[in-house]
Amino acid sequence: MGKLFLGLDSSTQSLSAVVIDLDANKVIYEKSLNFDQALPEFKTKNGVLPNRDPLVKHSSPLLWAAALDLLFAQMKKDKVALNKILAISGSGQQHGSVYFTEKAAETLASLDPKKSLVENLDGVFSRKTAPIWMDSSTAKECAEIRKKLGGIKFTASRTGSDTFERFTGPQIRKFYKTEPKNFDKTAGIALVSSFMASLLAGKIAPIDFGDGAGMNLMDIRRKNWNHDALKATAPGLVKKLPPLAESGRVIGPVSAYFVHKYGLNPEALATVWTGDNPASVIGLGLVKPGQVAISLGTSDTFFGTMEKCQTDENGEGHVFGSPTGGYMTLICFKNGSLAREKIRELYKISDWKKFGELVASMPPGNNGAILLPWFEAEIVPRVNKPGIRRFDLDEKNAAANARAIFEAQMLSMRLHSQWMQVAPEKILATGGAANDRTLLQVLADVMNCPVLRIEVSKSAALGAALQAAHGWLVAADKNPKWEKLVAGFTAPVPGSEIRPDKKNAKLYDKLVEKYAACENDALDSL
Ligand code: XUL
Repeated sequence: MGKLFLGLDSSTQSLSAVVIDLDANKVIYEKSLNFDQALPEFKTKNGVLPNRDPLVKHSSPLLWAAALDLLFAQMKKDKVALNKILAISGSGQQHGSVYFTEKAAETLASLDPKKSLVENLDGVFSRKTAPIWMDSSTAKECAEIRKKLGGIKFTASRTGSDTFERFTGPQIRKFYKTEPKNFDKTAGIALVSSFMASLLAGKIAPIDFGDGAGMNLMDIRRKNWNHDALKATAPGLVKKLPPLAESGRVIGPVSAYFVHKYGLNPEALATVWTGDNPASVIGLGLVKPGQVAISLGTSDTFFGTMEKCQTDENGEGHVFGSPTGGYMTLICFKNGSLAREKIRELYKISDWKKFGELVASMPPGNNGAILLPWFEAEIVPRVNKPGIRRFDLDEKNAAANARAIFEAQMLSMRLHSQWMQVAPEKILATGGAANDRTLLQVLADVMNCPVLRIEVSKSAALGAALQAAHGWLVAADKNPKWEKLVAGFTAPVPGSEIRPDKKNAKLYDKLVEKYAACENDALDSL
């Protein structure tokens, strides 16, 4: 058995574990625990507590703690060699926040293994529930903070993103405004990631530069707390926030609680956690600047890595710190596979194979036809009034409309990732639509870049395990190289590379201009 590392991912609906054997380049254990099923007493639905207000989405920190106990008990039962694990890291759903009373530090330092974590944590929260990333009840607070910081462009250039309802700063401001007494009782604020790390380390853990960038509170360039942003959010915040640190950094040995209860090695190291998206960047193997992954799922997500910090002055994309030290960007297009499905429904296209065949039956560039794919309100660009729009496109032509929706989505990705000023050298594609070579060829031609398919399950937990390995190697003065670390775990599917066709790429250079003009036209009329 080689060197073992544990990665945990505390996501919206589940807590997952991945154990890697670093010397064998192998994942040796994977497990997921679904919150609703495993812990029904918390009464969550898809990991969220019921609330009368549809904009309010909270979960329970105690649920996450209970899940940690359950998952360790399960690993022990499954005979995972817990005593051989050298370091643990993790990732959490981004933006969610946990509010501690003064008692927290002392309680964390003396967790009693005869009790459960839930019993131990009695009295440590100044707010019973935790707002999570699905919450969109803070539009007012977003506007207030944005205004104090000087508008969209300045907010984005200072904190990495414009203010967003789900971001932690606006959520903290709402708590301060609506529950001032409980805000006063709050001695510390954690993110989901730093809360979970705190349990494992038995002390208040730092917030990392990846997840910290999802708060509208961190100076994205200096990677410290931005005092203007803190002031615009709530009074006295600087005393309530933990220090910032790079993810994977060793906090100390794991809490004796886990040693006595589950048989972890007393020398196993607890490290700083990060957000699930930064961890996924590692789990997908994006460790060099200029590497890009595109996930063609329910929504289409563009992940990129950058060495220098570039922010989006339109405030559509996010910049987070990357666990490898530079920066990463996340751009989320809501009208992804659901919009492709809508076209299938509209034109009665029986399955995805047929959809791909119809796309292939039309020439690249679709004879200049453009479709704006906003079946649903869109995040990028911001479109609150949904509705698709056609330009030089015959509504009756099923093949032209199938090609148009996918070309539109890829053109939009190209257009709205230009602010990064990074020309990708290769793109890794995941998700359902990545199984179709015709669609991947469109992607390669529009981006003028080779595309490779990658298949990884639990990319965040895998990224967290690799981050634990990296942190342990750094602490042991072994000077680890990220590229070498991820290589054995994140290889693209052999033979999946698709190279761009130079002639088509030129054609799309022109078409993206037309797409941008159509988009401006439509946005002006909204
Ligand atoms: C990112 C975001 C989500 C959550 C999901 O900004 O809100 O991707 O991180 O867990």
